[in-house]
Formats: sequence, structure tokens, C-alpha cells
Amino acid sequence: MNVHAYLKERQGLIDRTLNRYLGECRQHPDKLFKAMQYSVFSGGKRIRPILTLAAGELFGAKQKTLLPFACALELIHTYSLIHDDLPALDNDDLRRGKPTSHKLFGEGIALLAGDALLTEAFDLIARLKAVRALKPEVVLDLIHELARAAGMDGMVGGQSIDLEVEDQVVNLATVENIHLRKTGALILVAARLGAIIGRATPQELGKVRRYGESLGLAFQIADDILDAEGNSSEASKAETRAAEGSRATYPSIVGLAAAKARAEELLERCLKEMKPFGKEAAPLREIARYVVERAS
Ligand code: GRG
Repeated sequence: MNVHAYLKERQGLIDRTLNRYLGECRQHPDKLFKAMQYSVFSGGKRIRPILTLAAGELFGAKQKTLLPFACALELIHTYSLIHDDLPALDNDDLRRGKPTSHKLFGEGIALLAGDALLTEAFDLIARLKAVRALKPEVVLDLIHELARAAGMDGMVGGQSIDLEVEDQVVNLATVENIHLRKTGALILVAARLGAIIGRATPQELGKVRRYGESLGLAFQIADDILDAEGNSSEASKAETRAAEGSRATYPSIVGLAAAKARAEELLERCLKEMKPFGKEAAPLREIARYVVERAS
């Protein structure tokens, strides 16, 4: 399987679907909608929605039922990036090599664009016909999983702990806990949503959970390795942060070689969890390889 061709095809599908869903929104106020569109279509890799599709398809779920949840996740991810870039948090001028939302639209509109994207994510799920084909109790479970992963128990909670320990000397366990929540929760839930829609058994869901947890942590370690080696579009930010001494990362605590070894170990765990599914799980295996090998 050619993972790059696979990802490109899937990115196209997600982009077209997001474009269609946003096209159906109330597109006013104009400036707010433009700010939402700008960040949604500024070159994200779409890893989270692609994971939802891949996990769902492994269990035979229909693409049209998976897409609303996949796209909702991408909207939530986009909101988190907009807010993370604001002066109150990371105060970044660039994201994906382009001006951040608040640099173009002002802080107030950027804040609101993030809020609106988060709300729109749940509106999508509530309004789309394809979701109504699912049993109401399944939809509620999916919404519950998504909300928990995005909120205090997941991404927002992780970001909050990250802020609390800023400028403190932290150990590896704390860094892993922050990563598992701040970055890992959305990656994990991306795979879980697909598997739940595909009616995976509890045993299968356990495998998907362990795959998603390992992948989430590996994703952040790989991202930090790319930053540390100056190979990411965010590398200049990492340099600034390193100069300020504000953020503990896996490579900064254990060094680059050990961070790479840890990412490889997590990749092996992902592959092990997917082994029983045979060739049907090739996309999930290749996504994990892609995430880790980007940084090796
Ligand atoms: C502000 C609510 C709130 C949360 C902030 C996700 C997050 C928490 C902050 C974003 C900044 C950051 C470094 C997060 C770590 C996760 C990460 C590596 C995000 C980038 O994800 P990619 O690589 O981004 O999937 P693209 O650009 O491809 O969409």
C-alpha cells in the first residue's frame, strides 16, 4: 500500500466534505465565517478524520456515516489550533507556515472562530441525515466520547496541565500525561469513533484503544522530534520556546535518541494491536508508520 497516495486521496475526500458541510452553514457574520474557513482550509494533514475513516472501514462502517464524525473532529482540532496560537496561550504568528488567525482577523474574531468551530462540530453531528441512520443510543455514546476527548478529561485538560507546569522541571510521567491528554485524546477518539460506528466488539475496541493511545503519544513525540531537529514548519516556534525554556518535551528530557527509540517502541505496539486484523488493517498500520517515520 502506498501510504502517501492513500493519505492524499483521503485528504481530498475530507477537504471536499468539509467544504460541502461548511457551505451548508449560515455563513454570517461574514468576517467570522471567513476566519473559520481560513483555518479549516490552511493545509492540515487531516490525520484525525482519516483515522476515523480507516478504523470505521476496518469494521465495515459506511463512509457516509463516518464522514460527519470525521469532519467534526477536524473542526475541533482546528479550533484548538486557533486558540493555542492566541497571545494568551502560545502567541504564535505562524501556523503551517501561514499567518495565524488572530494575526489576520484580530484576536476577538480568532477567539470566536474557534468557539464557532467547536459548536459547529456538534451541530454537524446533530443535523446530518447520515447520522440519523444510527441508533440514538449509539449517537449519544459517540457524542459523549467526542466531548470527553475534547474537554477537561482530554485535550483542554491536557492543555491546562501544560500551562500549570510551565517553567517547572517536570518528569517524564508528567510529560506523558500531558501528551496523552492534550494530543493523544483526539487521536484516540478518532480511531474509537470509527470502530464504534462499525460496531466493533468490546475486545476489538480494546485493541483500537491500545492502538490509539500508543499512536497519540507517538504522534506528539514525533512532532517534538521534528521541532527539535528543525524539520517542521513549526520549528521556529520550537526554537523560541526552547530559548524561553518554557516547555518540557520528550526529547528535551530524555534526548533525541531515546525519544526516537520510544516512538519506535510505540509504533511496534500499534502494529501488534492491528496484527489480528490482517491485511484489512493495512491503512491503520501504515498511518502509524507514517506518523513515526516522519520523525526518524
Ligand atoms: C487551546 C483548547 C486548546 C487546546 C490546545 C491541540 C492543542 C491543545 C494545541 C495545539 C498545539 C500543539 C503543539 C498541539 C500538539 C498536537 C499537535 C502536534 C498538533 C498539530 O497536529 P497536526 O500535525 O496538525 O495534525 P495539522 O496542521 O496537520 O492539522
